[in-house]
Amino acid sequence: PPGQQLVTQWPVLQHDNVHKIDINKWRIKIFGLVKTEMEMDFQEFSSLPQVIVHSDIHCVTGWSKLDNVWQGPASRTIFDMASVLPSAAYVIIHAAGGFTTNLTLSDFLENDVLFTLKYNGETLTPEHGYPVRLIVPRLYLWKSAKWVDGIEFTKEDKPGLWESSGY
Ligand SMILES: Nc1nc2c(c(=O)[nH]1)N[C@H]1C(S)=C(S)[C@@H](COP(=O)(O)O)O[C@H]1N2
Ligand SMILES: [Mo]
Repeated sequence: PPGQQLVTQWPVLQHDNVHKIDINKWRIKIFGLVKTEMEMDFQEFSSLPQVIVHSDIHCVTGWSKLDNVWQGPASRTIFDMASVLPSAAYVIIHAAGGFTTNLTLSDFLENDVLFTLKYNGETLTPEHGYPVRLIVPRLYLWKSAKWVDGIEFTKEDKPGLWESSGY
């Protein structure tokens, strides 16, 4: 996007603290307008088919970081497994500490969207969302929730934390 500055270090930004997730307690719930509600532990989630995606990321505060490599289950894989109902039009992503962010189902299903487990071949760090982070490269980074623990399919839009703070 115009006006961005390139960075080589990856800045760390979130509304509260860095969440340190206990991998043995972590669960992800897939719920809402789905035929098959699901809850998975990390072992199950990381056994899903994975994709590798190369993309650039952009924060609305002005930095961009190019040529990133992500690896994890694609948004489409989750959508298919849960058998999302035709009435669903939005996806609400839930994360540690009650953070949420909303996106349209069509943005969610773009083929570069994934729930990444890795960054440039390495396990994510806590600062960047370990164990699971959504990456939505086309919508700046504000939809790319760190520490994801829920995926909700809805008919109505529900603005999340930044969206209801005038961001
Ligand atoms: N859980 C959570 N995820 C979040 C946020 C947040 O506040 N909480 N902020 C978003 C915003 S606005 C940005 S720019 C990126 C920053 O990601 P980074 O710290 O990995 O650079 O995280 C996104 N994901
Ligand atoms: Mo941001």
